[in-house]
Amino acid sequence: MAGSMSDFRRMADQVRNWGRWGAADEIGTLNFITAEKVAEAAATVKKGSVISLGGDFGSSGPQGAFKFRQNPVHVMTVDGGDASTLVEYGPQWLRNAVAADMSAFFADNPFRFNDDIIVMPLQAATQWDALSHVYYEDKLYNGFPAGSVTSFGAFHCGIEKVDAKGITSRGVLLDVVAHRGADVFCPPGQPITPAELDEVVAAQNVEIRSGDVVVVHTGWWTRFLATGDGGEPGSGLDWTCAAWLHEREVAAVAADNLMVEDPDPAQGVEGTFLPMHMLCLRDMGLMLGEYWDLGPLAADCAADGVYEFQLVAPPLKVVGAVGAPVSPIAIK
Ligand code: UVW
Repeated sequence: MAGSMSDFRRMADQVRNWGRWGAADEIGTLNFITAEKVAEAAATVKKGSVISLGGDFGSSGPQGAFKFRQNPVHVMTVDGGDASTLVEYGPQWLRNAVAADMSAFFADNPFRFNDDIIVMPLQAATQWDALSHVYYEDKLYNGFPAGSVTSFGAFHCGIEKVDAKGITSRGVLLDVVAHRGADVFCPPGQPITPAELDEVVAAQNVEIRSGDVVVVHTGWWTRFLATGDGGEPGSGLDWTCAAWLHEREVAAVAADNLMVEDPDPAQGVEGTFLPMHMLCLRDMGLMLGEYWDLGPLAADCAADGVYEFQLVAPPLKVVGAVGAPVSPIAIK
């Protein structure tokens, strides 16, 4: 729903959780994940199936359309075969050097190893946004100064701060693709409204409870796997869904698209970009998961009619990072 800046400010005041868990809190709505909640999540496991929700990190990832992010560059730094080649075919000076410098690893024994290195934006593929990812009016979540994110990293609300929460909880899939009867994915121009989320919840006969992680299937990632077009827009949550998530005490929300929210500025808040990011990350302290691969989970849920699961999704603990890769799994 297109809104004005005053609509936005009204909703920001409504959903803001600053101080709710103390002035020093840096994990926001993850506080809804209690020990009881973790046990409740584990009790959803019935058939022992493990479903990956993580996309590939590789050169064929979704980046490239937007110039500020690239796909991962992955190169080998040690290839076990190098040892044999050097020892067998290298010029004498090189063989001597190998023998002198690296013999314990390469030259004098039959055991070999491989090593590699990766260079990539932390937001390149399946990831969590940390609470320090966005801000407005010089404030991060809980009123921390935006200037506390420096070239040394985020001194407040970095991704490593969520470590104690896993992140693990009860996950609930909301399958908007199935609900709309869409062909593979929900095209742009029709953001997912709070009323539609209610309809999906009712159609699936599932409950949203305090501390849940809500996972929204729009079909974007499945479409991307088929077309390779990472720049294609798709539907996402309307920015007003922030209030829906707030009322239900949701711990985090993830989707299979670029931004969770609908990217169309005409559907957002006039003259702005990423309004739901601002409400969720900055005002509520609610993390967003993006580029999750939800096709296999949606198929499994459609087959057994069970839309709840144990979600295990710990981000890579990069100190001071404003987001991090994750390979989430759903256990049913
Ligand atoms: C931006 O697009 C800036 O962020 P995100 O990756 O969270 O969608």
